[in-house]
Amino acid sequence: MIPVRRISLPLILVLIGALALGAGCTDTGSVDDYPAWNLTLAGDREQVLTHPEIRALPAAEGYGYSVSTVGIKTGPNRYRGVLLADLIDMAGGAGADDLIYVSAEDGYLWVFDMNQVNGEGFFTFDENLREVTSPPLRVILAYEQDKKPLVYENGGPLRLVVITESPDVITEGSPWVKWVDRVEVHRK
Ligand SMILES: Nc1nc2c(c(=O)[nH]1)N[C@H]1C(S)=C(S)[C@@H](COP(=O)(O)O)O[C@H]1N2
Ligand SMILES: [Mo]
Repeated sequence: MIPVRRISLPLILVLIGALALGAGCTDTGSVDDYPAWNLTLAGDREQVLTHPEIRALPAAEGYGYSVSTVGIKTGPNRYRGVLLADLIDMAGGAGADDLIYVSAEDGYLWVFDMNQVNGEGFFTFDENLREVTSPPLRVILAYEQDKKPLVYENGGPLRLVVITESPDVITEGSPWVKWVDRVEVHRK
């Protein structure tokens, strides 16, 4: 017989503490830095991806530097995320003439054609805001900025970002949809 009453309260508290610590140590600690957020992909199939599921997809990285309508430049920053093209494939794909609606919590919507999804047809500028010939661009749904989770003030947890390989290429801010919660394929 185990003398139950002999197990002291302090010992029980220590055991509970150890269990709690043990449970907390099973992940690397980074997961808790990301807020809960879901993305709806709507196309031939409709599915909801959680934030961890999005981070588990193949990642793309590059520099993002934007200019707002009133000429305020933001960047350059390093962004990491998922290619918009990959998300469209997951939604069942899109034809060359289909349009992609990327929308957000606040009702903001930006429509991309498939050229833009593939990084073509954007205006690009140098740091003096003179237009330059577009280098290769990629469009990602970013969840990380400068190696940290993209915060809400900067459009996180998920923001559409146009990236390049060089830090001095500026793109227009209007397609950089903040707080993205839906990507939809519109058949022509
Ligand atoms: N969800 C959402 N995203 C948005 C907007 C918005 O109003 N809502 N404004 C867009 C416009 S017009 C610009 S210029 C940039 C501004 O980005 P900033 O707020 O990080 O400066 O965000 C873009 N993304
Ligand atoms: Mo803007």
